[in-house]
Order: sequence, then structure tokens, then C-alpha cells
Amino acid sequence: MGLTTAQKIIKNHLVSGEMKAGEEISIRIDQTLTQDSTGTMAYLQFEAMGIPRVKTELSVAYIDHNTLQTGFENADDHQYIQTVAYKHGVRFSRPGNGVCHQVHIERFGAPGKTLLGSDSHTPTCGGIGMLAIGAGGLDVAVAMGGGAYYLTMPKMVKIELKGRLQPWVTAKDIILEVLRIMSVKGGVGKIVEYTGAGVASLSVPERATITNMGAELGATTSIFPSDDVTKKFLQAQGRESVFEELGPDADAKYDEVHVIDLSELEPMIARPHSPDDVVKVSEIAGMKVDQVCIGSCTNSSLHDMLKVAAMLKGKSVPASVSLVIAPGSKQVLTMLAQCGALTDMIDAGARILESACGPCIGMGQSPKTNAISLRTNNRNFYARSGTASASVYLVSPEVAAASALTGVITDPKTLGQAPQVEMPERFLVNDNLIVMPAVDGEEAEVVRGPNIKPFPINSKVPTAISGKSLIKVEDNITTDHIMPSNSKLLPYRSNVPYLADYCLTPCDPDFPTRAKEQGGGFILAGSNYGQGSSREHAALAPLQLGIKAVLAKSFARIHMANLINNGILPLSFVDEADYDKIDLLDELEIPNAPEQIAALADGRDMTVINKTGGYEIKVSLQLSSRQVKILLAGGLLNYTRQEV
Ligand code: MIC
Ligand code: SF4
Repeated sequence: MGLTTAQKIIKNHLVSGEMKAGEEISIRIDQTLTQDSTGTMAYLQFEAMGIPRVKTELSVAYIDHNTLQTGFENADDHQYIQTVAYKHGVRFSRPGNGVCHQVHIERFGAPGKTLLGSDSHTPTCGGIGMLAIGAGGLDVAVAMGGGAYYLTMPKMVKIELKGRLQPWVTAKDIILEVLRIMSVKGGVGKIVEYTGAGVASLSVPERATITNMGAELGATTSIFPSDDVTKKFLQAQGRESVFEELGPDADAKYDEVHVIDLSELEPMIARPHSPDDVVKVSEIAGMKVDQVCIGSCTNSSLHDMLKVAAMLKGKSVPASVSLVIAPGSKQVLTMLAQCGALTDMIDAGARILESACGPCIGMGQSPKTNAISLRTNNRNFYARSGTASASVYLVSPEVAAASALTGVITDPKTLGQAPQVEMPERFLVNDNLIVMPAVDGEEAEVVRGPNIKPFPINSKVPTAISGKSLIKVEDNITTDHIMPSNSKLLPYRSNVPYLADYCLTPCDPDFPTRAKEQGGGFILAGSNYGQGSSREHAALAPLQLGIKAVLAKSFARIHMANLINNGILPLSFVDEADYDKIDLLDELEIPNAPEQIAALADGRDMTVINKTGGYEIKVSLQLSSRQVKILLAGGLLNYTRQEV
């Protein structure tokens, strides 16, 4: 039987397990990436494993998230990452070099290889036919140490692209359409592959916009074939030697198929506060706009920026709009400067930001009270911009630039001819902001600032797990709810005790206090709990507060893995109606916990007693025997140490 593109890469990297959807497999990881908001934790965990040098083909530590240095904390973390990377064999991408995913696809990604990154948008490199997966920092630390990455073999989804995009319609509109069709949980447990005649018309940056935002589907990853377009891109980056042609076999079998006719698409927009609340721009055109942000790992390529510059050239942004632009990398920024496009942006009134995540993660540029903010980002989750009352809409760079110029949400089709932008024959390559690691790091010193605090480590599972239900939240709770991140909190990513006081506060400001008063307990949640980022802090902060289990209707992939890695049980209701039966502060107990956890691997359900209500409910969790051991040991770090 024929294989899909992803299945071919998995087959080449398979370490254990059978490539059957739903089975646990493990794969060899060729490359890893970390960024600074998850990186400190990942390297602390790597150090705790006691392995002197990374064993991957390539590992890169990026500084791109915590670049607003309003105190010593971020700079301390950067120094820690720089020194720990130098010592252990990791390349260090200095602040100013750009957003990890943009730089990685430009300078390091390679078709047919595997990449594990401690950031949920790692699948961006799927745009060049790489199997690129986002994971928690601990999983990345294990991969750096040469350990395999364990995952559930995903189902395969084919998105067949037909026809060609009309002028003003972009790659962003394709992925917004996919989100409209599949929803923010439609990709859980699946890999999304793009095929069909329409693929050839999309450049690598356009493909990367689509695979980047596959994270919002909850997918394990998304991937394009590696073809002539990929080859040209790699040639233009001076990296043709890593090119490999790759695509699905003609008889590859997919579990789910969607067909999208590109010629029928229109400019789309995602409404607050979910990337899948998608409508046509024309449906809400005319709404007044206060802020426009162009950038983020979704839409900050040279291709995107040149189109925006062409639209802004010779015009002025009205005083009612604040337009900020963050080009994705040093390469993009210098090329914009060299061709004069940067001048066109500045002249029109754009506020140019450094090449970093910036507004996307609330690192500055939080909009005013009740603002309407149009962004080219991938996430518009509640309060993520740093202004809880703001409404964030997600659009293409073209819609963003058009709306910045008119001051209202604008369908660019009303503006006449669309800008035509060619990909350069040759990108400007200068890797001077990549610091190479020590050849032998044994003597190198790792510098730790006072902001770096020990992180919580769970202990072995007790005979009975008991506690109260401490919070009850709805469907689609994001990691931005569980562990908010903004310019005030991100500096504490290496200080979990501090962060824990903000855990789930967007849902209930009293939750941390209640959890502490009750000595820990349980979280109750609806479906797709933990969607969004890879941040382990969404598991570490609950762990710090004594959370032992989360009972939910269903979970998002990365968060579920992070809970297991930290020894917190992610349990799904067998009968979803039980969610309604449990009240806040009900006393719950999992009797015979070790035996019941072990039995999960045999497909048996677990019994939870509601002592307050006087009844039992059934919960389930599909576990491999390895995961049983991880949970019994109180997390992956304990388990790894135990194995060593
Ligand atoms: C995000 O986009 O939410 C982040 C910030 O990049 C996160 C990582 C983090 O929380 O540090 C992600 O996507 O994984
Ligand atoms: Fe950075 Fe935003 Fe991309 Fe996350 S989604 S990596 S915060 S630009």
C-alpha cells in the first residue's frame, strides 16, 4: 500500500511501534529548536538529565519571545540560554535574528528530516516537506539527549488544493478556510497533508503560513510535498544540498479528505476569540479599526512584507490607526532595507518593531481599552494581546494593510490591482547572529541569574488520589487561560512558583488561592482542554498548586502530553454528562490509584468516587505501558532518571 508524505518520513525515522493510527510510536529526531519562553525550562530539564552534549544532527536555541527587557529577568534568561547552549552543543540565535520558525525555515529546515520544537508552531517547517512537530520542553530536552520522541500515530488528512488563488486572496485565506471547515479541534490526532494541482502555485512562504497555522487545528503537524518550488527556495537560500524530492505515493491512503478550490476563495477573517470563527472579510467590512499588527511567525516573510510595503508606498496611515510591523527575521528586515521597501513602510507611518514575536504574545503593543485590533497572527485567544477588553481579528497581510490605510475593515478587492511580488533569485545570507557552540564544552560555564528558580517535580503516585474539584471551566480552554503570557508574566517563565499565582485566573481569579487553601485537587473541564501553545508552564503551574488530575471531555494533544510528563492525570469522562453532575468543591477520590493507572493500558476505565455526591463515575485515558510507568513515577523526569 502506498504511503503519504508524512508516513514516509515517519517510516524512515521509526524507532518503535507500528504505524497504525492510534498506536504509540516513537521516532528519531534529527533537529530540535527551542525559543526563550519555553527554552529556559527545556535546558534546565536537559541539565537535570546529566547528558554533556546534544546528540541531534542540529539543535538551535532562539531568542525571540521575551525580547522586551523591562527588568533584568529576560536578559538573565537569555544569558542562561546562551551559556547553556554553548556548553552543550546547541547553536544560539541571538536576539534580533528573528522569530524561530521564520529563521529555521530560511536557514536550517530540510525536506524529509524530523524537527521537534518547544513551540506549537514548529510545523511551519512542514512548508518545505519536513516532519516538524511542537512539543513540551521536556520532550525536546529528551530528544536533544538522543532519546526518541513518543507520539500517537496520527490519522492522515488530505487537503486537495485545486485551481489558483484570485488576486488579493492569499495563503492565509486558505488556512482560515481550513479552520472554518475543520474547527480548532478538528485536527487533534491527525496530520494534515496538502496535495493537488494547486500546490505548485504556492511559494514556500505561502506554504509555511498554512502549515504554521495548522497548529490552530490541533493537528500533530501539517506538511506540503517537497518539489521544484522547494528546490528553488533552498537554492535561493544557498542550501540546495539539503533538497530532496518528496511527496505521497499515488495510492496513498487518507482517513479524511477535503477539497478546496482556490479560485473560489475570498479574503477571510477570524473573529474574536477563536481562530476558527471565520467569515468572509466582505461580511464585516466597514468596522472601525484601532490597531493593525503585521508580523508573527504566520505572516512575516519577505514575500508578505514586500506586498505590504507596495500597498503602503506613497500613502499615509490615518491618525485613528496604530500600524505596527515586525519583519520575521534579520534576513527579511535587511532585504526590506536594501530594496527601499522599509522606507515605504516607515514613510506611511508604520511603527517598525524588531524581528521578534512582539504583539503576537502581548510582548508590547497591547491595544487600548475595547480596541478593535487586526492582526496577521495565528491566535486571537481571549486576553492574549495583553488587553482583555480588546477584540482581535486575524487576517492576511493584504487585508491588514488595506484596513490600516482606510481605518476600517476592508476587503482589498475593492482597492484595484493587487501587488505582484516575485521571490528573489538569491536571499541575502548572513548567519553572523548564529553563535556556534563550543567544540568541547566541558570547561564552559553556565551563568544562572537570580530569576532562575527550581521547578516543581512531582512524586510517585500515592495509593489514593483525593482532593476537591477546584474549578469548573468550559470547552476550548486555551493554554493562554491556564497560564497567561504577557509582557508582565513572560519574564517569569523560569520562576514557576511566581507564575502559579496567575494560573487559570482569566477563568477565575480566585483559583490559585483556593487551590493552595485546599492543598491541591482536581480541575474539571469541557472539550479540547489546553488548546494552543506548547508551554509546559500550563502543566507546571497546576503542579505547583497541587493539581493531581484534570477531568475533561477531551484534551488538546501537546497539553495532554505535558500533563502526563509532569505526572498529572488527564482523564476523559466516559459519559460526558458526568461533567454536569460534579459541582465545585465536591470531594473526589481515585481509590487504588497505582492499580487503576496500570489497568488503563489494558483499555480499562478508571473509577472516580464523588464522596460529596455519593456516586461513582467512569473516566478513561489511553495509555501505553511506557506512559503508565511515567505516571506511576510522577512524571517523565523521574522516569528517565529511574531508567538511567
Ligand atoms: C504561542 O504562540 O502561544 C507561544 C508563545 O509561541 C507558545 C510558546 C510559549 O508559550 O512559550 C507556543 O505556541 O507554543
Ligand atoms: Fe511567536 Fe506568536 Fe509565533 Fe508564538 S505564534 S512563536 S508568540 S510569533
